[in-house]
Amino acid sequence: MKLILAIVSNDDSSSVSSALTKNGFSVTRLATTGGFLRAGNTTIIVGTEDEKVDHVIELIGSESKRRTEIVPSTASYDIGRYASFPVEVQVGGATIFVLDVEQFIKL
Ligand code: 2BA
Repeated sequence: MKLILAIVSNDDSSSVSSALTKNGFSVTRLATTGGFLRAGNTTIIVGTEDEKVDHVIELIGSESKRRTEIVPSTASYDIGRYASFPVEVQVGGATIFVLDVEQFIKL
C-alpha cells in the first residue's frame, strides 16, 4: 500500500478531490501553506493499493495542469494615477510524494 501526498493550488483542490472521489478513492484535504510564497495551498492525502498509484497521479494531473492565466495588475505613477494592465501568471501544477505504508489500520 502507498500513501500519496499531493500539494495543489487551492483553485484546483475541489476538482482534484471530486475526480478522485468519483473514481472510488478515499481523500483527505488539508489546508496548508507554501514555505516560499507563504500563500495557501491544499495538501491532498490518498491511501491506496500499489497498482492504483498511477491512476491517482493521472487524475491529479488531469485536474491540476500547469497553465498560464492572464490577470489584471496595476502600476502607479508619481502623479497619483494608476494604470491597469494584464499580466501572464503560471498557475496550477502539483507536487506529489508517494510513500510506502507499513501498516493501514481502521478501528
Ligand atoms: P512548486 O515547486 O510548484 O511548489 C508548490 C508548493 O508545493 C510549494 O509552495 C510547497 O508548498 C510545496 N512543495 C514543493 N516542493 C516541495 C518539497 N520538496 N517539499 C515540501 N513541499 C514542497 P511554496 O513553497 O510557496 O513555493 C511556491 C513556488 O515557488 C514553487 O512552486 C517554486 O516554483 C518556487 N520556489 C519554492 N521554493 C523556492 C526556493 N527556495 N527558491 C526559488 N523558488 C522557489
